[in-house]
Amino acid sequence: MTDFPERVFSGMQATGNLHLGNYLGAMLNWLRMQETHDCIYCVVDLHAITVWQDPQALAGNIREVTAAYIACGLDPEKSIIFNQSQVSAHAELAWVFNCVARLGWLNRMTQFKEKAGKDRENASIGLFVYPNLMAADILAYRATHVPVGEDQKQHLELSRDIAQKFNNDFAASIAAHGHGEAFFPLPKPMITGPATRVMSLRDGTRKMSKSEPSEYSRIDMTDDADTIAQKFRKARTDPEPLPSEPDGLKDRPEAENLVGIYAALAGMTKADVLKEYGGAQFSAFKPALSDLAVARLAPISTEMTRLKSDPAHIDGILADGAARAEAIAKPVMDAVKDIVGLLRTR
Ligand code: AQP
Repeated sequence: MTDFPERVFSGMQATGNLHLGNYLGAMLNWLRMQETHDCIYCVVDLHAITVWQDPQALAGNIREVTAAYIACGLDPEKSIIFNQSQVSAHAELAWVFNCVARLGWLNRMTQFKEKAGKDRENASIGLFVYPNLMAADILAYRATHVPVGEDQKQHLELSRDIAQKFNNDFAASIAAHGHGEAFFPLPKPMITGPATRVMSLRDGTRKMSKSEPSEYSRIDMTDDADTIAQKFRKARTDPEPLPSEPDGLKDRPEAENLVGIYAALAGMTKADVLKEYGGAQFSAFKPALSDLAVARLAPISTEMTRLKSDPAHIDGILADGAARAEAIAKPVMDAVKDIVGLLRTR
């Protein structure tokens, strides 16, 4: 089997402010991987427009998410940071993948069903083929590792299926063009840590999400100390004290969620948290959780505000990142065209 050098790719949508789920489920792993791998972190603005975005707000949201990346600790010197629409290979490869992926595969995607809801006929085609664009994002860089939250697992599996089908369908052409047995790696999802699926603070069975109407369902990265404390105070819980072992969290989704959030913020396991807080009431645990969240998020929020006051600096980072990303993706896209048989005369 062809050996691919390890490379990390991941992205977040440019749909506004990030929340604690994005931070704990994805960003903490991005930061860890930045220390050991070549990483490409994208602000996925083409994904954002699969649902309506106000054109007057979109550019600001792209800068906002970029500022959040950097304020969280992504280093534009170490990692490539850019917005997706500035590198045309994403859209070009997505079209090729639209012709590789099968309708039946996309029909099984649960995120489309959730997001389209009852009004499926009125959903954009972009929303339906969103996973093909995600496969293109990753494979335009022949990335091998993709740190994401649990909710993206099914899309990652589809990316692997697309890569595999491309490698199979075009095997002879791939070999004839000197690329060996496989052109694309099968990217591995990296879904690790105690908070891979952060749940709504109002309902422990629903994912914490930007599109949830109630602001009390999520902690935004820019919430101030009072707001964070108030949201945790109002978070739904059950009347029992915390158990001393993780097994005791079974069938207690809200308790499990808060313990997972604490563990991820503190860099501990859930078992360690319960060693400390087993037997405690939520009235004691929630203030400790709020204090920890404020201590972790306040410096990020302050840094975001500072960065956002200088949009030209953010644009410079995105321009530099886009040029570095393009330098990797363009030759991959040229090779894909050769493999597929599309004529290149320049
Ligand atoms: N609740 C979550 N728990 C853990 N990880 C999460 N992620 C999102 N929500 C949670 C991870 O964050 C990364 C970026 O997500 P995205 O920007 O692509 O947006 P999303 O997954 O669509 O996030 P939302 O908040 O749920 O947005 P809406 O409401 O618009 O759908 C991904 O790695 C994701 O797994």
